[in-house]
Amino acid sequence: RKIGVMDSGIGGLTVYDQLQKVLPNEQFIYVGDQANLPYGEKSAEQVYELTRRIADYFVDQDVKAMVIACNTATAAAYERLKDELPIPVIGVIQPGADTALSTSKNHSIGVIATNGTVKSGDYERIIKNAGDFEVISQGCPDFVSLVENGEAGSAHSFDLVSQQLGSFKDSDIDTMILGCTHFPVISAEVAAALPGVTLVDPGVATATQVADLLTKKDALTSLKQNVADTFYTTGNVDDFVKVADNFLESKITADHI
Ligand code: DGN
Repeated sequence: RKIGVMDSGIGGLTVYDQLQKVLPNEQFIYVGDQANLPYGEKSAEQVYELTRRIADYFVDQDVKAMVIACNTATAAAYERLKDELPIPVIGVIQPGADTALSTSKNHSIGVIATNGTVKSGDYERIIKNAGDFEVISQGCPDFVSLVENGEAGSAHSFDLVSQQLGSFKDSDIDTMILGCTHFPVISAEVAAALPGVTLVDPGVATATQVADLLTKKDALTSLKQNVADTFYTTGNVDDFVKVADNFLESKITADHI
């Protein structure tokens, strides 16, 4: 049985990338809902409905677990889906917050995410529940377009990121959560804008959590699968593959769904 991974677009491929490193024998089905991108500007209920649609598809495909590789969808749908689905559901926010909590030395943590994720207050709530932490959150919807348009790494991308992270430069955060799965693709830009700040990619701890869960359930695949992973987009296939090529190590092919 495969593992289902979803995002509003190509950002979740950063989580897929971590997952296949930790779980090399597993087979993945990836769905990028590019026809409905960006999730970050939709209401929580709309994002829940869109995520639920993909969850139903995964259940039809008999996947053994669903990874919500999108912070906005995790904030809007994780709590409900984990009770509603007959399979384990893993989101990215709790693993990301946990990593930041163990990374920050001065208890001052930044979060950049979509407006939807920031509005949910999920990162802030989890971090502040853990103790005396300062959290500075900022919605950065423009960064999602940079990545989806294949502009990551360009001079324009470095300029825009540096400009929009201006307020963090005067703060004393020592840790920054890349609270949108598109943002690890522009981590060089964020690192250049905020020298000395440790960047947290929630995808790393999410992948470990999925591996732990499958191990506990005795559901790991023990033999290497020689079947390629499957990638679907609800948007334009050529654009999806072209942008994915910019940051995934191996070439992928995709289909429309
Ligand atoms: N990649 C999504 C996230 O992690 O929140 C959001 C992208 C979007 O739809 N705006």
